[in-house]
Amino acid sequence: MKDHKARLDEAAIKGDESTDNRVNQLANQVIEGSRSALAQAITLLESSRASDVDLKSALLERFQRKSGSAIRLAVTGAPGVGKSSLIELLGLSLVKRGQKIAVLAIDPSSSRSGGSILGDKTRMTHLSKSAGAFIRPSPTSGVLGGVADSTRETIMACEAAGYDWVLVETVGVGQSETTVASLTDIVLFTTIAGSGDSLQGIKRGILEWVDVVAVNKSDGNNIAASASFATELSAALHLLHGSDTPPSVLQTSALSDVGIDELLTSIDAIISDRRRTGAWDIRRNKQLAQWFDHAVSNSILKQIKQNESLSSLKEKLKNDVALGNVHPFAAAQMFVRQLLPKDEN
Ligand SMILES: Nc1nc2c(ncn2[C@@H]2O[C@H](COP(=O)(O)OP(=O)(O)OP(=O)(O)O)[C@@H](O)[C@H]2O)c(=O)[nH]1
Ligand SMILES: [Mg+2]
Repeated sequence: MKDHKARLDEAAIKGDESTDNRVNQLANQVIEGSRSALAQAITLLESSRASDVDLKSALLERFQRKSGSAIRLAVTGAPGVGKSSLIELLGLSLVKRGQKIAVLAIDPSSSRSGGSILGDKTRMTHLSKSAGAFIRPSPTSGVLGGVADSTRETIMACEAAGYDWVLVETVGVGQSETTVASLTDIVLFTTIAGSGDSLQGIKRGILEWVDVVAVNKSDGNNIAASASFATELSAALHLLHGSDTPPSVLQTSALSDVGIDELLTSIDAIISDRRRTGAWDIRRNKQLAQWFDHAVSNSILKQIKQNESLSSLKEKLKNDVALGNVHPFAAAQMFVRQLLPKDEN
């Protein structure tokens, strides 16, 4: 049997009509709840091949009408703090409530263990066997812990497939928190006491983005240290948020299943509070505007890359800038002028 990609390629060659049919068929299968169709659709959305652009747009257009109703929760934190283990327990609780959960694990431990898929699936053993859960490891776009370029689109696909929650696991390294916060409704920051992840070690930027904090591995000999770290973090968040209600700091143990219900209660409270005040929709609307900006910059950069004379001009200017022959700002202006229609120059 031909694989999906080969069939899509064939469709593209045969012309628009069969491409439309193929996209429609795949979109329908996703919407009807086929997990394998969802996996195929995500693979297509992750494709960076120029020939897939039209297929991707057509698919996204179909998904857009069906997306938006899920709760998008980011789970971020340093490598090894227990993000996947917490997601497993949170996910199982949500499944018990009768909800469908999609987990997107972005660059989990691939760079360290060389096997992200196996690594993360084994850490979500029970959840990955559950009929109500879909787990998908996603490659990063080369940046350690970075949020994959296609995450936004992948979230949409999961929503179109009827998932009620989309949990996005990312390794917290600086910029990825900002990006993941712009893709999700709620950010759960996971940390642990000791092992260098002290208050000084946590970047202030991260604390500005978090909505709820889990001080994980609060078990065994670690209970007292976790309690004092949680108090310290809570005080820091109080200071940072001034008169606003600061994010809750909870002690959890994914190993002994402690604090997970409280964590979920906290997340539920954030959801109902934001829905009541309208903050939920305001955040979503801002994100759509950011997505537009991002898509415009990305498409312009792609066009430049694909245009030989523009990309060689860009390289030449970059060299001149590096040699100190021209100021970066002036060089950028020179370059941008080439992009505008002649009468605009
Ligand atoms: N003692 C203890 N160990 C835990 C707890 N949660 C996770 N672990 C262990 O910590 C290790 C890392 O857990 P993961 O859930 O894979 O952590 P992660 O943050 O997803 O890791 P990466 O995806 O590699 O960044 C595993 O060996 C877990 O069994 C906990 O609450 N207590
Ligand atoms: Mg993990």
